[in-house]
Amino acid sequence: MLERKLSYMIISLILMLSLSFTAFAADGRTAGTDSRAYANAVVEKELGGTTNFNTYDHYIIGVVDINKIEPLSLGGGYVIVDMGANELILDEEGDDLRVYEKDQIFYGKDTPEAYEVFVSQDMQTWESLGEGLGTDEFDLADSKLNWARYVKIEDRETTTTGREPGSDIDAVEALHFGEEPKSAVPVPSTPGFTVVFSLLAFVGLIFLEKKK
Ligand SMILES: [Ca+2]
Ligand SMILES: [Ca+2]
Ligand SMILES: [Ca+2]
Repeated sequence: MLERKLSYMIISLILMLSLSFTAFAADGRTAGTDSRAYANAVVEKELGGTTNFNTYDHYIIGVVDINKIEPLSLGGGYVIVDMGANELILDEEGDDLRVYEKDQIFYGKDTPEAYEVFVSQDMQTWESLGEGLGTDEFDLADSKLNWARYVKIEDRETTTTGREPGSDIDAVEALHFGEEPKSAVPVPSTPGFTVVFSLLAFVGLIFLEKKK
């Protein structure tokens, strides 16, 4: 009896501890675990700071690892990432994009720093989604785009000194992602259909002719 009571106590203690850990690590928000939703590659970057320790592309690529925080420090510069050809950011209900910047609220360390986020479908035309401070969310509805593939993050800090100068971007996650949405205006598929139908009719005719 006592043994059973003891094991119940231990189990509830473990549960309580694990729950409080999750809440602390993510401040109510939780980082997604699907790697497809995150940035795939760095397309272009210009980082500031001669003593900048955080200059590796893979620091901003892939999922958030709260136990091993390795952000890309912009040092007053910028970075452009590719989310992936079929892993586009889609405009759905609410915020569609989250930029993870090493800050007190989400990571429990470091002061939040400011940056501006731009999105593009083709790397030619860019639309601003506004400024972020620390780990922040953005809505594609604030732009003219209903999907985007590239994300440009421009530092709004001007610090170039120290090991982690300027904004420290750990990851870029699409909260809604997928393939390019089908056009809202239905495109008639008659040309393709006509070609296939004519071909079938032609083959049928030859077949009939042969049979005669
Ligand atoms: Ca991706
Ligand atoms: Ca949205
Ligand atoms: Ca910093």
